[in-house]
Amino acid sequence: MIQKSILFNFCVVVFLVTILSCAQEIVEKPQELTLSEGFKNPTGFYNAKPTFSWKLPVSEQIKSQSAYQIVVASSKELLPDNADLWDSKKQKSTQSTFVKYQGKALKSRQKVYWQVRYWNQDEKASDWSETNYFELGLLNNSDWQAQWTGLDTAKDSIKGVRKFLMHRPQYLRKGFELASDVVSARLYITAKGVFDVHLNGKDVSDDVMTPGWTPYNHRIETLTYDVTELLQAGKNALAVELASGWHSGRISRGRALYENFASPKILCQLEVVLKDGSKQTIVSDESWRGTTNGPIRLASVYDGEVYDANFEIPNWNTAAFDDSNWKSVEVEAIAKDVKLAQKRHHIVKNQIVLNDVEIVSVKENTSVFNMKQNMVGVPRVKVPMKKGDTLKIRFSEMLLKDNTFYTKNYRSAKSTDYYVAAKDGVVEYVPKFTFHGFQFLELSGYDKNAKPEASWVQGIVQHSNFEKNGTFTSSHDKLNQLQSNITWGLRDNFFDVPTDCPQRDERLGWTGDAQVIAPTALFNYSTHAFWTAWLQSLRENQSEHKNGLVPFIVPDVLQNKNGGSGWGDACVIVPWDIYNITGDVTVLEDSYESAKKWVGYYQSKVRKKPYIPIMHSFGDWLQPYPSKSLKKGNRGDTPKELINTAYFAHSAHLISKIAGVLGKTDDEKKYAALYKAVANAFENEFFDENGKFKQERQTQTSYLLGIYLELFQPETKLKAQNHLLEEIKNADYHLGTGFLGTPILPKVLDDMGEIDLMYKILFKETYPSWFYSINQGATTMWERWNSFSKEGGYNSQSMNSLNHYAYGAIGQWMYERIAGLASLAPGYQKIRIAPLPNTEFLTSASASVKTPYGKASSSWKIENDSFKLDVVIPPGTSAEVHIPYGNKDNLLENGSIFTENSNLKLMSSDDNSVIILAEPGTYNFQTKL
Ligand code: RAM
Repeated sequence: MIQKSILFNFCVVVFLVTILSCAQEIVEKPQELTLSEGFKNPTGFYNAKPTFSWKLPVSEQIKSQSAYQIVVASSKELLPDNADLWDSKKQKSTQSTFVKYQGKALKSRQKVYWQVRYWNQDEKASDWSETNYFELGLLNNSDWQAQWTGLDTAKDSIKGVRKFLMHRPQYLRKGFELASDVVSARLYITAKGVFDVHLNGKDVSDDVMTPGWTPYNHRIETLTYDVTELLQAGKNALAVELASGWHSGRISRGRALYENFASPKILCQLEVVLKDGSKQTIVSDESWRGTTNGPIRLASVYDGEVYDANFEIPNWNTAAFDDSNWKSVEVEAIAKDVKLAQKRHHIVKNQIVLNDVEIVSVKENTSVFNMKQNMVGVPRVKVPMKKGDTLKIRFSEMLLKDNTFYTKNYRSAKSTDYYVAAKDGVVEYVPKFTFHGFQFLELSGYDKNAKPEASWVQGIVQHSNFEKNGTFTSSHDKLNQLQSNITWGLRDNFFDVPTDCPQRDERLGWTGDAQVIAPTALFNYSTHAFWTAWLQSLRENQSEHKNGLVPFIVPDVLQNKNGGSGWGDACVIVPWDIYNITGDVTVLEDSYESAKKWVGYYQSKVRKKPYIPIMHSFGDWLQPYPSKSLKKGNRGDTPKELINTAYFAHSAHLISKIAGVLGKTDDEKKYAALYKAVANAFENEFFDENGKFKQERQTQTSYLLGIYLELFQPETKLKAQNHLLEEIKNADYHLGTGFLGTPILPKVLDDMGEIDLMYKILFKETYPSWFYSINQGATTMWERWNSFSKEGGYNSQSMNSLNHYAYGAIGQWMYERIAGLASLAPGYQKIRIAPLPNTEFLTSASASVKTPYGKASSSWKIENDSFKLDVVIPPGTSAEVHIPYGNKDNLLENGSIFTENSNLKLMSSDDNSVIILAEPGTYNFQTKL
C-alpha cells in the first residue's frame, strides 16, 4: 500500500516536472505579421501573389530562426491543421521576410486567413501566430459592372488661371433599398478626379484626396471599404462629392492628356450580402442624379477651394433627400486599356494637428497667423463671420520684411481658399479638395468687431499614411533641427507620390529628387509600399517610349520626350536602395526589365564617341556659385556629357549587381562588362593622366561622381581624391555641390577616411552649407542653398521652394555614420553599428530603426573621458559592432571587462578600435577615449 502511494506520488512528480519543463520550452509565437510591403490585415489588398513576413519575439531564448511553416486557408476555422489554400510545410530556412505565397490561385474579393510558426536556433517549434487575414480588392476590369458616371462640367467652360478649364465640383447620389439586414458590404470606388463618399449621411472614411495620383491613362487605383455598419434594411443613400484633383485639374497641364479635359467622373460598386443570403449590388450608372449647385464652388490642387455656405444642401447625402430636381448623369463605359487596380499603398490622411499658433499681425480686417512650422495640408479655421461676407485665406511659406506675404515662389499657384458665410456667427471650415504648402496664413473678411485669436486657426498636416520608422537625435541643436527639417521635408512632399515641392504650380514627381532621397526616406518612414507604388507608375510611363526613356516626372503630365541622366536612373537606383534596406527581392524582379530598357536608352544616345551619350541632363542641379548667369546657372558647371556617362556606367553596374541577386548570370557579366567599358570611357574622356578633371572650371561633383560610382582605375582614383580635397579646400570647406553631388559627398569622404573633414563641412554655418538655412530660420529643407538670407532676402528666381527634400539626403549618413546604424546585408539581416563620433561637435548621437527583423538601435555618448555605446540587435540578425576608441583590454561590456562568449566574438582589435560580432540582444560597451 505504502509502496503504491510512493509510486503514485513519484508519478505525479514526474508528470509535473515534465509539464513544467515543457512549459519552459514553449517558444513564443511570431509577431507583427505583415503582407508584401508591410500591410497589416488589409481589406482591399492589391496583390493575389503576396509575400509574408513576421518577426521573432525579443527573448533570451530566441536568437534566430532555423525553419518556418506558413498555413493559408479560406476560413479561420481551417487553421492551422487544414490549410486548404497553402501549407508551406516545414521549410528549413532563416527567411522570415517576404516569403512568396505559393498556394492556390486567389481571386478578387477573396478573404484569406494565415498563420505562421517557426523553429528557433535549437530546433524548438514556436506556437502558431495569431491568425491574420487579407481580403483582395477587385483585381480585374471585368469585376466591374459599374460605369464612369458624372455630369458634363466641361461644357460650363469656366476658365481659371492661364485660361485652363475648371470644373465645378459635383454632388452625385443614388438612393436604394435593401430588402433585409446586412451581413456584409464592400464599397469599391474610384474617380477620375478626387472624391469624398458618404453612406446614409456618414463619412465612409477619413481618407484625403482619394484615389490619389497615378498615370491615369494607364492605371487608375480603386479603393475598397468595409461599409457593413453604415447600411440598413430599407432606404439607403450613397452620395459622392467629386472635384477635379490631379486628373482634370491644370496640374495635368490640360494638354489633352486625359481624354481632352474630361469632366471628372466616379466609378463605384457597392456589393451587399443580405441576411437571407442574397446579394445586391448598387453601381454607378445612368440612374444616378447630380448637381453642381453644392457649396464647394471650385477646387484646384494649385489654386485652392471656394466654398459658399449659401449653397449647402441639407441632408443631401441621406436617404430621405428628394433629388428629383437634380440632373441626370452621363455615363461612359470602362476602357479596356486603362487598368483598374486596387490601390497599392496607403492613401493620404490627416496626420497631425498644429495647435501652437501665433498671431503675427492684425490690421483692420486682416490678420496673419504663424504655424511655426512649414507644413503641408489644410487649415481648420473657426472664425466669426457676418452673413454674406467672404473669408479669404491666403498662405505663404515665409514673410517679407514688413510681415507681408512672400508668394512670388508660388508662381502661378493662387493657393487661396474662400468661404462665403450663410449666417452670422462662428463658422468652421476645412478645405477638402486642395492642399497648401505654408507656414503663414492670412485671414481677411471676418467679422470686423471680433478680436482675432490664435485659436481661430489650426494646421492639419496631411501626407500618405505611413508610419514613423526611425529616430535620430544628437547633442547638437542644429543637427537636431536639420533632422527635423529633413523629416518635415519628407512628410510635406509625400502626398500620394513623391513630389519635388508641395506649394507652387509644380508639385510633381520629379525622378531625380526621388532618386536622391529614397534611402533617407526609408530610414525615417515606412515608405516601402509608397516607393514601389510610384515605381509602378514610373514603369507605366516609361512603356510609352519605345526607346526606354524614363520621363523627368512621374506621373508624366509634361509628356516630355527627353530623358535626363541622374533623373531617369531612379528606375534602377530606387529599386536597388529598397532592396538593400528592406531585403525584398520583388522590387528587383518587378523593375528589372525597366532598368535594362533605361540603359538601352543611354546606348541609343551614344552617337559620336563610344560610350559617351549625348542627351539631356539637368546637370548637378542648383550647384552653388555657378559660372553661368541666372537660369542657365541652375544646371551647374559639371558638363552634362560627364554626368550622362557617369550615370550610364552606374546604371549598367547596378543592373549587373541586380542580375547577380536574381541569378541571371549572363546579364550579370554582360552589364559588368558594359559598366567597365563606360567607366573607362568616362576616365579617358573627362580626366587627364593626373586624375584631373579636364575642364578649366573645376567642380566637386565631377570628382565625386567618378569616385563614388567607381569609374576610375585605382591609381586615378587616388589622384582624383586629392583633387577633390583641393577643391573643397578652395571652397573654404563649403559645399560646391547641387542635387547630384551633395548626397554622395559624405559617402566619398567617409570612404576616404576624411571623417573630420565631413564633420567640418556638415557643421559649417555659412553659405553654402546645411546649417546656413537653419540660421536663416528654416523649418524644412530648401530648394537652394541660398533660397533666403536675413541680409539679402529671397533668391531672385521665382523657382525658390522652401520645402524641397533633395538636400535632405544627408539624413542617410546621419543614421549610418553619425549614430552608426546601417544595413550590411539586405534588409538588415546583418547590421553594421559603426558610429563615427567627432568630439569637436558632438558628445552624443543615437538612432533607432524598425528593421524587417525588429527594432535596432545604436546610441553613443562621451562622458568623463569615456565612450559609451548602447546597442540593440533584433533576433534573426547579427551585427558588426565597431567601437571607435580603446582596445579589447580596456573594453567594458555591461560594466565588466569584455570577454568573448556565445553572443559576442572579437573580430579585431588594435590600439584605438575594436570590432565585435554580436548576436541578437541588448549590449552596453564602454571604453576610454
Ligand atoms: C525643378 C524641380 C525639381 C528638379 C527639376 C530639374 O523644377 O523643382 O526639383 O528636379 O527642376
